[in-house]
Amino acid sequence: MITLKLNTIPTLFIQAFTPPDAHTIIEFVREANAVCTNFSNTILFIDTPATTPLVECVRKLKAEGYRVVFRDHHGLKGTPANSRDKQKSLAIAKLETMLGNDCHVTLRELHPACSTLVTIGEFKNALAIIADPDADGLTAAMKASGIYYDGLDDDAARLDGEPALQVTGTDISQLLAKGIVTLPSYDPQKPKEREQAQQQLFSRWVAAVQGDQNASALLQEGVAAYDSAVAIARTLAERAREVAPGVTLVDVTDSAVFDPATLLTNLEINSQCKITVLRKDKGPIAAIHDIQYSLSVCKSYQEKVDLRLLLPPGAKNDPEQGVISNVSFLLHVNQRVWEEHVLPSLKQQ
Ligand SMILES: [Mn+2]
Repeated sequence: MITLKLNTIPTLFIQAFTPPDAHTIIEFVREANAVCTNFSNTILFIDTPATTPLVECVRKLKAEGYRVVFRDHHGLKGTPANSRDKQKSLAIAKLETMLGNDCHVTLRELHPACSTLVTIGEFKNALAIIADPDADGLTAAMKASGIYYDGLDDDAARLDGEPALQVTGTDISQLLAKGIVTLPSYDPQKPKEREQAQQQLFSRWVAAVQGDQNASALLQEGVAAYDSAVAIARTLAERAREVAPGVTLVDVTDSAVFDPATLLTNLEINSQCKITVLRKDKGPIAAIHDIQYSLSVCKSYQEKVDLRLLLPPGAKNDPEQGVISNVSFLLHVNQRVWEEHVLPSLKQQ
């Protein structure tokens, strides 16, 4: 759980995907209310995509007498195509009915960053803020609470964009973006490690934005770590080899922390490369099977290549069975599925 005080407002960074997440939010609000010294009862939700547990959470908060304001840019265009989108669209409709004008769900193309959905200090008297645990949620919550600098909205849009764009903002924004890249990846052996590092990064960055020199100096150390992660990514890219026509593999097992965006950009420079494969010892499949192969289709081929077709018919999307396949352009498999199915299919193409 990542929490901060933004201009004294208790702020919780969380995604409400499950009923326990919703419970955490309600408890957080009740606690904020217990220590609150004014008559504020407004809760701002910002950059938190609508889900069924979130709707339930908002319903309970309303029933307890809180005013809930909901602002988000994860709205949908047109008729929902799959069951996940149908659920989301239903959740948005329920929030709109429940909250009326206090609900504003728009599209990312209209508001690339959620900070443009609030004015500076608009929620400086709120009881609590609930935000997405990423740079977009953080910057939007800061602006809502009154912590702002010129260029924050542009920075926020970059921070919420493609990985290569994220590190291209102002100097202060780069301190955050580069710190995020070098956060430790999630390790099931040490489940709290990444969250604690992220909490520290967020709190140092908020302090740096407000002029804390000590915090800036500490964040500069993160920039040095990022620079070395970029250099390691370039070295790894030189080790790439073609394992099938248009398929480039890099073994990153036992490698020090590298910047994935730099590695993929360097591999994709080769116009012959359609699919990149990283052989890794970290990730959800590696956690069970020691090794995982992570395939991704290069940008310019994403309309043409469907990685799901490399799997045997009836293959289950199940890490235990060595397969994670949610979208057409990303696929993660274990060593056995790679050797028996994926690599042979790639060679046949
Ligand atoms: Mn966002």
